[in-house]
Amino acid sequence: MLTAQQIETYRRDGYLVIPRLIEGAQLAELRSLTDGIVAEARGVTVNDDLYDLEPSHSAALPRVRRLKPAIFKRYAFFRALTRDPKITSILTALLGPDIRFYGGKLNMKSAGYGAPVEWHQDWAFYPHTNDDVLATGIYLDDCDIDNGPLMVVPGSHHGPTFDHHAGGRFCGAFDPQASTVDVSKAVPLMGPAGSMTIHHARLVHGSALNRSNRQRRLLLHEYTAADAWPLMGVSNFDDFNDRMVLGKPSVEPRIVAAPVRMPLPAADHQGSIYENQRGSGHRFFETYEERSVAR
Ligand SMILES: O=C(O)CCC(=O)C(=O)O
Repeated sequence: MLTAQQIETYRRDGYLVIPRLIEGAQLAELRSLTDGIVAEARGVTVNDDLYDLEPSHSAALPRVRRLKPAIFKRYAFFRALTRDPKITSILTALLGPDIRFYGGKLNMKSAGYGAPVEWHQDWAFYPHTNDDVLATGIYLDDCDIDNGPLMVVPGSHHGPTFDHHAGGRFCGAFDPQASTVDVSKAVPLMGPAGSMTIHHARLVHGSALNRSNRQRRLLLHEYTAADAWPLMGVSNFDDFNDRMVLGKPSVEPRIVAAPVRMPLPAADHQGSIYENQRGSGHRFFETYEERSVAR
């Protein structure tokens, strides 16, 4: 459960870190299952519904950038974790008693080359009828300033939704120089393995290349209040209701004014945020490829 002060901090700043939420055997299983799934990427040559591969991936040198939403369909452990009471009991204080899992992924950020994620707001990807929408992130590894922590700009969830388009298409990132947000004010969210971050869907965030010799894996879950309905529509009503993790669904969306931009026309490069952001003309964070050339 959260204290009144943590709830106030979340409302004001748009984020929280809960140290060591996942521990012991559960953390060990999360890590070993992930290691096993990544090892199987050796046989994979192109991105599919499970693997998002680094540009430098090869069969000889497997490099996975992200495990995509298929992990929740294929692995009971990952599915169960989305509704673990340790997580959902915290979320009720922020989203109310009726909560839906929207989606998720596991970003790998491998030692030495794990890709950056450009500044963005999740809200630009999935606007809803109200902004009781957030993401949690569970660190599988100890995370400090050197291995690419999630960086957030405190309070930016109270501001505008920035333009995540380039060349007339959605690109999953905005140009901080062309925006009113000061990303130099960003703070890193760090903690020992098993710690959980929480960030509001409208909060500006991103993360740099992993320059350390330690990996930084982050399991992201997106959750909404059950009466926040996606403005892009509900394509499968049974699946929508199956994704309830707490309380009851409703067919009465709650509508609250919040600045939205629709992620349309869709990105040139579909598949994941890393693919989407290939379409962005303005890179803020250095990439592994740029770094290798510079050396
Ligand atoms: O993995 C990270 O550091 C950031 C991830 C993120 O913001 C996203 O995938 O939407």
